[in-house]
Amino acid sequence: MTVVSKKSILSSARGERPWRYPLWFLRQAGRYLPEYRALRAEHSFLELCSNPRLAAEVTLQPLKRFDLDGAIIFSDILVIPHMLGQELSFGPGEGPQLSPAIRDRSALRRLNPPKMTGLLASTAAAIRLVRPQLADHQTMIGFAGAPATVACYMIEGQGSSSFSAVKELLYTDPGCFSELLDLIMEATFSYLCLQVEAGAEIVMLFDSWAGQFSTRDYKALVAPATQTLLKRLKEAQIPVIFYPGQGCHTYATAGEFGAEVLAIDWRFSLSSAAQFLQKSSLLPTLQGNLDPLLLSFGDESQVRAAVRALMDEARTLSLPGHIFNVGHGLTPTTRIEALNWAIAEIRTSSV
Ligand code: 1CP
Repeated sequence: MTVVSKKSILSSARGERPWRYPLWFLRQAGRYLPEYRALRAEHSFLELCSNPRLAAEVTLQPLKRFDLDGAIIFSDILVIPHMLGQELSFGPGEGPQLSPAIRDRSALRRLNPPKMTGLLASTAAAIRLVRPQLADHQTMIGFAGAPATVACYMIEGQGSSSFSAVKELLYTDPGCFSELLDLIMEATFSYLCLQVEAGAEIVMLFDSWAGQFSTRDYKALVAPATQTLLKRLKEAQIPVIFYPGQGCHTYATAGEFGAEVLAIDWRFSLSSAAQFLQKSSLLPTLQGNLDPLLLSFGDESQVRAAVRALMDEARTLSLPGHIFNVGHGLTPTTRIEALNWAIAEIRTSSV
């Protein structure tokens, strides 16, 4: 019990007062770190994910440099499609590629049944290596993609700006689209349970592309699988940080999903997100939401002022808790000194 209460991220997720301001960064391990780039020069991204010793090393890199309260396991949301049988590759300078793309029922039928092997087992093994190396105050964070976001990549075969293949399947065969989401949901639930068995103490669910759907389609065809997943995680007593993407309608319903923490994109202020949420439910703990590019291009006074303004804003909202973070992943142009300014500003502030 004493050990748990030292973990500011977990205290804040439970709506308890943490002993200090909880702080971590989305994509805190990644290309902005020279030590990550050095490992990446020797190994492909998939090698890093599939080798538990390397994945653990990358996970711990930012914790060696910065005073952070959480470690997110190094992996990717696309390990689920890989396990289901799609070939996954990350070409140089390109986004992820998955093949064959799942465009119809026959492709859906050819997918594997969910099995907790391969990259999923490697991620769990990496969590087992990281957890004992964390300090008492640091929380082990697992993660996965929400069903619709993972389905977007599976259907398109890559990232997209219009998601027209996704919309084509959604409108021509909504039953097939829903079956795919249910399959991903089942696999993701087992995978997150596996991460928790291995030592994850909270999990983050990324629904990065949820805002691409119309309000009506979102409610009828997208939200149910996410809602079922979150309900099952609650029954399994697994605390969740849910990132509902960037759409207003995803915020309007996200409060009802019962996640302990909602991660707010930087495009919304915490106050406007809170307004949406209060329409449907009590406010949960919020995470976020500094613009990550401020840490690439802002000077020290701009960074410190924005960090302070965010903490002040959170205070005025009487939230059950606020976990400091960026509103989306750190980019390769993030400057280490800017992270140090942000962290120094947060550490001079009481909760
Ligand atoms: O080194 C490299 O070239 C690989 C770049 C990279 C990294 C560092 C990818 C490819 N994935 C990751 C790790 C990753 N991905 C983490 C690690 C843990 C940490 O935060 O430190 C996490 C949480 C993710 C999650 C992820 N992957 C999301 C959800 C969050 C978000 O950004 O909205 C998504 C959409 C992905 C897909 C993906 N994987 C990689 C890239 C470049 C992308 C995005 C592609 C696109 O824009 O469509």
